Amino acid sequence: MNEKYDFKDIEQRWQLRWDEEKTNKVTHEPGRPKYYVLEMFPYPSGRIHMGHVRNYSIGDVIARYKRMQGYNVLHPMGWDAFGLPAENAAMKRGIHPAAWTYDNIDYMRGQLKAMGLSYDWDRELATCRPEYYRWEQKLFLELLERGLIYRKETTVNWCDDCQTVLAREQVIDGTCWRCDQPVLPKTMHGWFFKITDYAEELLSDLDKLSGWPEKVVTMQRNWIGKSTGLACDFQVDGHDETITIFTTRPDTIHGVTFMSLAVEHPLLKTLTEGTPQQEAVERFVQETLIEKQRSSLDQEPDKKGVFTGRYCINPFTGDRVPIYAANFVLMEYGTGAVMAVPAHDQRDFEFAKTYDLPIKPVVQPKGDTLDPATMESASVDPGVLVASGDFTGTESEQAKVDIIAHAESQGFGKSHVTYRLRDWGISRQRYWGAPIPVVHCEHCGIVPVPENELPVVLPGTNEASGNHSPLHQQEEFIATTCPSCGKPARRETDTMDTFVESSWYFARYTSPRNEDGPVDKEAAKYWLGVDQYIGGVEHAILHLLYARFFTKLLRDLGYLEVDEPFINLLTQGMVIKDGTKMSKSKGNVVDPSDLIEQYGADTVRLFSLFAAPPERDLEWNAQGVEGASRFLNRVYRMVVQNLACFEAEASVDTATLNDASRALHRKTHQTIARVTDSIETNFHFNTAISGVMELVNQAGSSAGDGVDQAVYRETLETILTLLFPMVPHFCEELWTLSGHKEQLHFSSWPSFDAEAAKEDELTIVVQVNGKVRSKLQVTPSIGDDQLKELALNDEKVIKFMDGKEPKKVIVVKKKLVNIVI
Ligand code: OVH
Ligand code: ZN
Repeated sequence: MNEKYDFKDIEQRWQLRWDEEKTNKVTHEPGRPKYYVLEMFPYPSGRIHMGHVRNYSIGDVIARYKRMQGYNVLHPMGWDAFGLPAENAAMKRGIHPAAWTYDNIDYMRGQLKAMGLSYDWDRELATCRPEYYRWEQKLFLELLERGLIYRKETTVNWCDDCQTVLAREQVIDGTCWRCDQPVLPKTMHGWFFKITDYAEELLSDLDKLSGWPEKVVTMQRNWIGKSTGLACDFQVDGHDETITIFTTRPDTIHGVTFMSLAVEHPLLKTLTEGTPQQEAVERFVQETLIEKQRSSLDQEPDKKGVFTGRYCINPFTGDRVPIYAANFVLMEYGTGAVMAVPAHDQRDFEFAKTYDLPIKPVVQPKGDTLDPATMESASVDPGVLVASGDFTGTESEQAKVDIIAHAESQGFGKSHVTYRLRDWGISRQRYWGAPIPVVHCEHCGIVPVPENELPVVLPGTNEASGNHSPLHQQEEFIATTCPSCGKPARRETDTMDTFVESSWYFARYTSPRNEDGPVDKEAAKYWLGVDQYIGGVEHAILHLLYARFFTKLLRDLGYLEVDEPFINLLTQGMVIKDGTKMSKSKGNVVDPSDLIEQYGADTVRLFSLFAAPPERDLEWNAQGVEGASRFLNRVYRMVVQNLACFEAEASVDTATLNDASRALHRKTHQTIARVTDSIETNFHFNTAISGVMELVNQAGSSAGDGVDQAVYRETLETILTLLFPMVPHFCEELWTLSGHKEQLHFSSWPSFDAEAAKEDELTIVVQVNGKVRSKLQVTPSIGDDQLKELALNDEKVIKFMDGKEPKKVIVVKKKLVNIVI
C-alpha cells in the first residue's frame, strides 16, 4: 500500500473521473427538493487569484454539503466576459479582445477544474457569446416597448484628445487622467433603464431579505435614499410664476430667510429676463457650470451665489424673501429649488454668513436657546417649534406632519416622496460589449431591430485580427436599412454596461441552452431563487441592486415568478497579506496555481477554509498552508495504516465497549454534531475543521488502547465524510482505498446519535474540613482547577465555609474535593 499522500496523482485521477462520468451534472427533477448555490462569476482577467480560490472553495463546500443532505443541487459557473479590461489588454498586446478573452477563459477553466470544484460544466456560459447576449437584446427590446428604457441627453466629461467619455474619477483637476488635456462638458445621448420606477419596491422588498447581512441591506437602503417631505409653492412677488420647493424639514418652514435656485433652474432666465440683474446672473451661471465640471465629486465647493433681484412669498408667514442663484443646489435632486433655512441647515448657514442674510431659529433643541448672533453652525437637531405661528410649541416630528397637512388643506403644497436613486445609464461608447439593438432612421426615428434579426452581432469577433475599434468608427457596421421604411439608416453604436449581463446570468443558468427565450420558465420556476449567493462585498450596492431590479423586470415580463433573486447572501472578506491587499505593485501576490502545484488543491482549499470565517478578511500565512498539508498527510497515514478496521462490522455494539472505545465513539458523534452545527451557523468552516482535527487527535492517541475495530471504522468513516465537502479528492481516494464501492459523492451527510454523544457523568463528593457538605455532577474530562472552582462556588459549600478563606483545597481524582478552612 502506498503510504505517501500523492496529491498530484490523486487529484488528476479524480478530476478526470468527475469529468468523464459527469458526476456533477444536474437536471431539473420536479418534486425533488432543490438547492441553488451560486458564486459570483469571474471576469476572465487571465488567472485566478486568492480571492477566487476563497469564493469558490466556500461555494463548493456548500454545494457538496447540500448534495449529501439529499438536495438536488445546482452549482454552475461561467464568465462575465465583456468589459473594458479586455479592451485595454488587447490594446496593450496588439490582439483582439475576443481572442484575449477566450484564451483567458480556457486557461481559467483549467485552473478551476484543477481546484476540484463541483460545477456542472455543461451549464457554462460566457456573456460575450451571441447565444447569451441575443437574449439580453431581446429583453432590451421588450423593456423599450414598455417604456422602461429611454434615451436622453446628458452632460458627460469628454476628452477630445482621447475621444472618450471619462468617469468622474478619471477627471483630475479638470484634466484627463490619461493625457492631461482639459476635460470638456459634452452633451450626449445615452440609454437609461428606469430603475426609479422600481425604487419603492426595491426598498420595501429589502424587508424580505432576512438572509442577507444587515450591513448590505443598509447600504442598499441608503443608496435608494427615500425621503418623505413637503413639496410647496412659493409665489414670486410681482410675477405669475411660482417656485416649487421640496424639503424634508417642513418643520423649519417658518425660518426661511431666502430662496436658492440651481444654476440649471429654468426659472432663472424667466425671472431675470430684461432686468438689471440679467447679466450678473448669466455670468454666474456660466462660471458655475464650468466650475462644476472641474471639481471632483467628493469636495464641496465654497458656497457662492448671486441675487436675482426677485423675491418670493413664504405661504406660511407671508414673508417676502430674496431669490438667489446658488452653486450648491443640485438640479438632479428635489426640484432644483431650496427654501433656505440658515438656522437649521448647514449649507444655508454658510451661504447666509457669506452674503449677510438673516438667520432665524424656529426649532429649539431641548435645553438650549439658539441665538443667531452667536451661532457657529446650523442646529439640525429636533426640538420644539418657536416663532412658528400656530405651530409654536409643537415637537418637530409632529410639526412635520401638521405642516404638511396644513399646506395640503390650503392647496399650496403636498406630501411628496423623493429618492436618491437615479435611473441607470447603460450606454458605453466601447467596443467590447453587447450592441444595443436599435436603428436610427431619419424618417422613422428610433426603430427597434426586429426580433428575427437578433442577435445584432458585435462585428469583428470571428477573425483574430478583426476590427475592434469602437462601433461609432466602424462604417460597415453602422450602415444598414431601416426595418420600418427600408431607407438607409444607421445602427446604434453604444454598447451596454457589463452590469447588464451580470444582472440576469443567475436566471440563465437554470436553462443555459434554451433557444426559445432568455429563460425556460419551468426551469426558472423550479430553481429560483438562488438559495445561497456568495461573493465579495464590493458588489454590495450596484450589482446586487441591478440583479434585484432585473428580477423584478423579468417577473413583470412574465419570465420569472420570484420577486427577489438571492434568498441568502454571504459576503466574503478579502484575502490579504501583511495586513494589506495583495497587488502586483506591492509585489505581495500569492499565486494559487503555484500553491496547487506545491501542495495540491485539497490543501489550498483546506487552508482557505480554515484560516478565517468566511465573512472576515483572511490573512495569508505560509505556516497555515504547511499546517493544512501536515494534517492531510496525517489523516492519510492514519487511514492507510488502519485499513484492517474496515473489515469490522459497519455498526457499533455499544454494550461491549471498553472505556477508550466508548470515549472515541462518543467523540465521533459529538464531532458530527459540532461540524454540522458550525456549517449551519453562518458556514463557519474553520470551527468545523477544528472539530475534525480534535477527533483525529483522539483517534490517533487511542489507537494503542485496544479500541474496538467497529468503533475505529466508524471514526475514520466519519472523518472522511465530514471532510469530503472541503477536500473532495482526498476523501474520495481514501474512501475507495478502504474498500467502499459507492463514491462519497453519493453518500449522505452523517446524522449523530444523541445518546452516544452524551458525556458520562461522575459524582464528586465535596468536603469542608473533612465533612461531606455537597455533591457535584461533572464530566470525566474535567480538570482539577475547574473542579476546585465548581466546588468553591457551590451554594452549600459557601454556606459551610462561613465567609472564611480556604487554606488548602485537596483534589482526589474522579472522587473528592476537600476544602480546609
Ligand atoms: N464578475 C464580477 C466579479 O467581481 C462579479 C459579477 C457578479 C458582477 C472573487 C482578492 C480580491 C484578491 C486576492 C489576491 C490577489 C488579488 C471576489 C485579489 C469577487 C467575486 C468573485 C469574482 C473577490 C473579493 C475581493 N478580493 N479578495 N481577495 N468578478 O473575477 O472580480 O468579489 O465574488 O470572486 O470576482 S471577479
Ligand atoms: Zn425609417
